[in-house]
Amino acid sequence: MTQPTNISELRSRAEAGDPRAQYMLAATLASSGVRDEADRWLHEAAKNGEADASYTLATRHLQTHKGAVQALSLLQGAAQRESNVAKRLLAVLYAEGLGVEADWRGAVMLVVDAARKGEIEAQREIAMLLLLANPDDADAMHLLENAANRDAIAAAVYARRSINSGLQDERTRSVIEQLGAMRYPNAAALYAAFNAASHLSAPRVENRKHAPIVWDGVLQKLTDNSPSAMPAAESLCVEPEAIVFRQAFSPEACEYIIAAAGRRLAPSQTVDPGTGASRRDAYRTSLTATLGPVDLDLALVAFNRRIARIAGNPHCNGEFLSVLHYSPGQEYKPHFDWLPPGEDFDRGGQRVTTALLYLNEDYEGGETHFLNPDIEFKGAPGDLLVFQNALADGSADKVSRHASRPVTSGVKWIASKWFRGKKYNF
Ligand code: PD2
Ligand code: ZN
Repeated sequence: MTQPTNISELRSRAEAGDPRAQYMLAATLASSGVRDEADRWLHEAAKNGEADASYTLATRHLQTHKGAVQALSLLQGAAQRESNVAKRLLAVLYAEGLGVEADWRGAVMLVVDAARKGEIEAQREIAMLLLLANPDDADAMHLLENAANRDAIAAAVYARRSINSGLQDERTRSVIEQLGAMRYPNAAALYAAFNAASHLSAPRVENRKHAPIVWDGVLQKLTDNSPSAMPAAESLCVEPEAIVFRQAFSPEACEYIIAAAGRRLAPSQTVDPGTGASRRDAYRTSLTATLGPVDLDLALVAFNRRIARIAGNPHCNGEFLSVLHYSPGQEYKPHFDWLPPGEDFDRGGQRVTTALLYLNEDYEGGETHFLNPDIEFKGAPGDLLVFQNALADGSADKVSRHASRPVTSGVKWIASKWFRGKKYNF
């Protein structure tokens, strides 16, 4: 297909019924702010079978749980037309049970299909799922190494993996340099750890000869239902109840979460106690990336499910995972995690439990601080802290007031997940 060179040529092809031209015209109009006409062409393109248009509309429907059924049907159509991005998002809906009954096997089949057909993000999410099941999985390493050339998340996880196994080779150095060049927000930390790693352990000799991936074998490994091991619980405080689960997540999983959040960071919001509305506030100065359904992949769904399982809360009660980024001077001043009555509260009831997953360690300050009794906690990467904000009868626990102390140097990364008393309807 020849590329139309200007908007009038695009328009005449769109008017003649070319679905790709309709989609491209919609994109061009939207980027020039001509929203209504852009939307009309987008719907027309989707109606005429343009898979990218169906995908775009599906992402819009997924802004609320009420749009899940429509999103599902748009994505099913696009997946049948071999759109790999649609297959990956459809897989998330299957895995989450959005618009359809939850079906992990169906979800994995879709992503394996996309990966088999060369979709690099699908290969990377499968690599992470394989590593979750077996940290030494050879297929996972093969997939990650290939994907690291073209995918920032794969590159970051590959670099973290190499550093943590003491591998100080040229390939890892160049992967980290590429991450730096593309402004990956944790590149400097990876580079520092890479330079320090050589003093810690002898370089590993890597076997670069891999057998080709047997996709049916991968599918079987990922649909084997044996649950992952539970970390041991360590009490931090009885009232409020706070429990630490050490090394609940691997360094690779932590890096995956940082990398998935990286491009989505925006100033954090707080809930106005009077109105319940979200707003920016000086008492919470960090950046946040909130990973909603359209930002997820199966690896992130698996992390969310693991957090829920360890925290002892139903997965469907969980709000979206938020990844917080605190630079020096940034903090979350003393607060409660409960919600005031209002629209947000009505989406699933009170925030009864908070789970905090510590993602890195190269910073000073930034302790999570409980005020009464006075306890400061700083987790190592992969540690999960779970605390209760509500008493057994569901009422707010007045001693659960807590804060994130100001970071004094470096950058703190942490993932936060709030659980409601009931199913959360976004
Ligand atoms: O980043 C933290 O340590 C922190 C402390 C207190 C996060 C939250 N609260 C939160 O996300 O609610
Ligand atoms: Zn909090």
